[in-house]
Amino acid sequence: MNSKFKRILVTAALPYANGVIHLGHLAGAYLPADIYARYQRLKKRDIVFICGSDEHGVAITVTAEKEKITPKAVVDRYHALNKTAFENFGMSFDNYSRTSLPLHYEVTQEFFRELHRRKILREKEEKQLYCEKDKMFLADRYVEGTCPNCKYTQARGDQCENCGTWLNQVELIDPKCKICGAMPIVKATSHWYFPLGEFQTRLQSYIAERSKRDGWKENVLRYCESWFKEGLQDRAVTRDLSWGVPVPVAGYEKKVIYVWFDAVLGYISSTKEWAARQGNPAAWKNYWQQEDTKYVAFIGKDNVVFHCIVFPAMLMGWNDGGKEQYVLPENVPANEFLNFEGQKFSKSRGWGIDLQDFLRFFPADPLRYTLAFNLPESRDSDFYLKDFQARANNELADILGNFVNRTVAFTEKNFGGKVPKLGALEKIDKEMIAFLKETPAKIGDFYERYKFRDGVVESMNLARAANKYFNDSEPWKTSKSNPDQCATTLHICLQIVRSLAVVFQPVTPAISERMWKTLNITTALQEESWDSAGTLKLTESHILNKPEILVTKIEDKQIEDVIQALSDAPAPQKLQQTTEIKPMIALDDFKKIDLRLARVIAAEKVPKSEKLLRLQVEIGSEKRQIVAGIAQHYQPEQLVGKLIVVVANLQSAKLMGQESQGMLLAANDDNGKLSVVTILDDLPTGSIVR
Ligand code: B3M
Ligand code: ZN
Repeated sequence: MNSKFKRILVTAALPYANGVIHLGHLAGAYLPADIYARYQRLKKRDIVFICGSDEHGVAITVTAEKEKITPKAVVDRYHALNKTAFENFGMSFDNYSRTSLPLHYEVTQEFFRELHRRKILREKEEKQLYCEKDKMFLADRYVEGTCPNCKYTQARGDQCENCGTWLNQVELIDPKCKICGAMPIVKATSHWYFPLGEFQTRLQSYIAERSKRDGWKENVLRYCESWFKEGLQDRAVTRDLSWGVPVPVAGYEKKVIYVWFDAVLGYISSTKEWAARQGNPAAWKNYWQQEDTKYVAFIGKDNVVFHCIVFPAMLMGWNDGGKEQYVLPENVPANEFLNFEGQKFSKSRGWGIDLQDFLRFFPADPLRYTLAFNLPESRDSDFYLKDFQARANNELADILGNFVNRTVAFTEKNFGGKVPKLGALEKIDKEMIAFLKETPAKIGDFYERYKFRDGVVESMNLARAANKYFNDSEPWKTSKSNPDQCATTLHICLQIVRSLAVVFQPVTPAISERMWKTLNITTALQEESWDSAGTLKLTESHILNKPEILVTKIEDKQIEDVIQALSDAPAPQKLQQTTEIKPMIALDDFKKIDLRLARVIAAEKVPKSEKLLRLQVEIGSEKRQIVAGIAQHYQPEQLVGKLIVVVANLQSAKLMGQESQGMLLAANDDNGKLSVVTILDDLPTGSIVR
């Protein structure tokens, strides 16, 4: 690290408390951030690692409306779930806060007030979409329509997910209110705007300077470049919503601060909360307002604009006031996306695996290791369960686990479980020690440059070299032919076990902890220094503990179980999430439909049709024929005798030459599975269904 810096502030994107963390999130931001923080702690640097839940925004209120619960209930649920899942994954945050706390409201409002007082924020009246039925302006995701740029039909009010264009919602073609489906009207509303454009030149030199100093990633620079090329525009920082931080300006009682304005400030409020918890409330300032603090913001690629452009501009705006000076990110090492089994993670399509689910099947460390190996550092990458199994078994278990195990077992058997004496060094020993000495610095250098994948590869290379050293030294032979040499070999191997525990700690903390226990070292692993991993620190005659199993292999059956669970679970959810509810209708409209209970008396296939069944049904005193496209889902005899629901007043129609006098009700999922609606209790046919 550049010697200019005395302390480090690490933040990881605040996940929305509107869903659960999946493996893609971990690979995008959280695992790299955690490896970095753990490494810096071992380097004995003064560091604080900050995160928390992002609890505002339209996505959350939409979920609340869908589930008919309050936004507070939504965020309470996901905050708790994600906090626990992160803990189980081994995230070592110093603080995990939430943006719905009063402290955060204060921080955000103070920031807003200051920028407002100094006339950086401007008020503008703009035309926006307003739903007359729901009596509200349709912020962001409350409106959907066709993208004027790519013609995607489900573009949101703020952005088109398909082509990425930032939209002004009045540009949407055929806009629809997401709550009621009605076409909104255009109406004027006032908002406060942040003049991003005025900061463009300064932002460009800021990024150029930091990039030169700390080596920003190519992908991040490219994103910034394209924003600058388009030219930065004013951004509204208030919204017509009720869930969020209230706008501290008269006349704005019904509006809140835009979620992104408050979310980035969540890093500051979380640090304040941490400081108060430490019993040193002013301590947060050291990390945010001292020039010699290095601030690194870990995020996924979709958050680049907010962390490289919007947030720095907000901080510049504050700093211009001459009050306290905030540090700007020294680096924003954003990752690209991780695919799961060759496809994009998608909440709406139900594709991927959540962290909490994954951890029900497997421990965290093999996942951390495999993800670290597949980090999308410069381009999108993939996670395959088979690769996960192979890395866990062939590398963590067979290389690292095996080396530790054979070393400790051999020492137990031949040296009574004590560290043997280091004697005269042969060439092979000297080479091994030299390699051991240089490796931690090499790994550290990768981590300092945010090349986590390379660092992990290098860590495993040490275990590989150690196994080779064990093999080539043949201690099972020298134990008889040259006991001193055998002792030297094992002495060096045990030193390497200690070093491996240290260098693997950022990646596989639980495995390292077990190694530490086996070594029976009384000081805590975290107290150790990274640099000590390059030295021979174990003392002769130190007594070891009995070896315990370090890494459990993953069986084929376990992988199959997960694949099975994946293909079973998401289907019913999928339908709910992908099929839009149709526009609202009045009760009178519904009452026009006459639904009746009917019993299937006979059923047969319609000749020459793969899909159709012809049913004879009884509706009260009436008999009717109904033709339904369910032949691929039911054998005719399965239906006979069943009580079903039919639309009794539907105009009759002809299907493949067969008259159908009504329609039966059935449920479908997205995968084409179908189930006819049946009634469990024996009610008379002809009964009204409503
Ligand atoms: N909650 C977006 C996300 O979870 C957003 C990040 C906020 S960081 C201040 O991807
Ligand atoms: Zn509406």
